[in-house]
Amino acid sequence: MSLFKKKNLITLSVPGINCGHCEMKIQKAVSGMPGVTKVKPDHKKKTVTLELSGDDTADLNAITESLSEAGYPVAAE
Ligand SMILES: [Cu+2]
Repeated sequence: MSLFKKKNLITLSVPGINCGHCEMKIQKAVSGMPGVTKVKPDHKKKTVTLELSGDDTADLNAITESLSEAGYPVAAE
């Protein structure tokens, strides 16, 4: 048992990110979602790193869906 919450990071591959504008749109689409404490899109790596609250409130399906709706589908692995 730990007193400190472990950071819960997930990195998604999102090939459609091309510039800072895309990053802003992704921020907007995902940052308000439950369980998401931080959104870090990276247009150079074409990834979106999410910091989750780590208590299972985040719904990854809902997150990838809202990325798709914003025009940035997550690449299948
Ligand atoms: Cu762009």
